[in-house]
Amino acid sequence: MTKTWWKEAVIYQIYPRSFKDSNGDGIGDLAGIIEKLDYLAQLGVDILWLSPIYQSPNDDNGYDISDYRAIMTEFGDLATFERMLAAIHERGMKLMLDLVVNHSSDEHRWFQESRKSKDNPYRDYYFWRPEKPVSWPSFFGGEAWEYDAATGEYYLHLFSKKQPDLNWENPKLREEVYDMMRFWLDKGVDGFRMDVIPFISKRLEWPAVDWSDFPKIVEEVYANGPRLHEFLQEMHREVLSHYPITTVGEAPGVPPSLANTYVGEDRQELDMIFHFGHMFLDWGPGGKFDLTTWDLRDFKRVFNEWYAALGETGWVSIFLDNHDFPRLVSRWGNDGEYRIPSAKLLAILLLSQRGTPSIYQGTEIGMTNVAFPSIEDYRDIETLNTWREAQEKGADLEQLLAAIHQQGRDNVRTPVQWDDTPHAGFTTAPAPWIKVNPNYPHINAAAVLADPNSIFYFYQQLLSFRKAHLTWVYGEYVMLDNNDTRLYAYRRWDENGDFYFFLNFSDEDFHGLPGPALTQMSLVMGNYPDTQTAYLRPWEARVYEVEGRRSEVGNRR
Ligand code: TEU
Ligand code: CA
Repeated sequence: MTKTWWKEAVIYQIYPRSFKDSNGDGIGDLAGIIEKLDYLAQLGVDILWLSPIYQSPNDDNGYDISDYRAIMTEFGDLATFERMLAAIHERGMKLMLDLVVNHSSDEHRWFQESRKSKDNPYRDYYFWRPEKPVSWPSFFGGEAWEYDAATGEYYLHLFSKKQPDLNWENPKLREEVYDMMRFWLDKGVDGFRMDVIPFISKRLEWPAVDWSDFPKIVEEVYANGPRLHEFLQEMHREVLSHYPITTVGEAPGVPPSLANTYVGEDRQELDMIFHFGHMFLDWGPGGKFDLTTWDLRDFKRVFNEWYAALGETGWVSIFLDNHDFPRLVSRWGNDGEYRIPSAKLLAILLLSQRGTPSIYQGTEIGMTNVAFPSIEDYRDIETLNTWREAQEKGADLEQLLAAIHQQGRDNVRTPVQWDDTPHAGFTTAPAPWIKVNPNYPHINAAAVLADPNSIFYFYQQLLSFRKAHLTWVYGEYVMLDNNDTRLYAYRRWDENGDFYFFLNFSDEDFHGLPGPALTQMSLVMGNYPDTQTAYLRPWEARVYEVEGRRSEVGNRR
């Protein structure tokens, strides 16, 4: 196993629009990020990944870019960006930008040109066809091929109509993308998170798909196209290999069996990917708002499979939530009575898998999902489009609102709760761009900073423990209890240490822990104040270390 800084690092994701507003317009911005860098340094994270900060009409909050070399007006300007980058580096942290090059905004100059005429020099920067080649579902509702009256042809958009897909078949487009990447890297940026990167090579025979199984379409048709690895290797050769940076590809539709085609050390493509197996467990055939049942065995299986598939040569970044999925404590924990212990349990899980952890903003405070009473309070294009389609079909809107409360992306896009002042101290504006979660008076950063037993300090401890015990990073992993639906228990070990993790994912006591007797090990940490019991209480998590067996474990493989 090759040792390197980005395997030992921890990522913290910022969704700038919702992080901190510095100038009272209700929208988070780069100067707001600068204000909070000391807080992030205190937490102990290493790499700040910012969701897109480029010029955008915000059809999809910045994932629709109209100018890749300019900062979104609401977020600041290049001078503020430079100031932010320097301030991040001064604190020993690194900056990772979001690279969104599967598609641009329809307001990008390239697309404005492209749609003008069939012989425009930018025509082939996108996919145009005289007839609709196939009926494919777009991620945000409706069809992925859109008629454009100007030239009477159809263009492809896997996401919204305002996010036309870029044509990577065109070498000129690829050169433009590489140039743009160099523009940011030359400023000193330390890496990229690459948006839906498995989608950039299209299946140009446009295969027919079965609309009733969306996850299958993603894996078999949208992702992992025929020229994908050729493009990634070219990008690596042309750009990535010339800078001391790191990369993580967002990889929906990539099964474990293909993992090492992206991140295998011999590939010269990406350093890491984010895998999605656990994110789709609760999706029914109708997609994310069509909820289905799952249990902890399914969840554990995902991590087992990825661990096995990567072996000693590939690496991933681990996430339990991000700006697209529900809050981790609401989805995998218990955000009511056991919010604090379950948030801490999930912190242990996140920071002790083999992979580079990615923490989403607000997780360190214990922020939860939100349940706005009315669709008027929602902002996300996916949620709003789904609502509109359901209305048109005459579907059950009450049921949909309940699904939105569980699954909608705005659950994680409400402003970060800084304190108990109006709008949680996020903004001084009369109203932020999206309402604050009404639970902010008791869930906020000021409160966790004032409480030595808070989730925040638990993360801080875990982050420094992980740095000091690289067994948690590089060590081997084995699950102890594959079939249990409540207990997640595993062992991580190498020649420097041997750790047992016991996590009770339930509201009841758990008796009958596997592994060595607890009395033969020493307790490293736990999320309950007293740890004398021989069983785990609801959402209790403990980590033990086996002492004095270090030389022995090395021979155990
Ligand atoms: O997400 C890609 C992706 O697959 C997600 O669409 C995810 O499945 C979906 O959000 C679940 O509802 C990326 C970005 O993370 C997301 O914010 C963007 O909207 C999307 O790409 C388009 O750029
Ligand atoms: Ca602002």
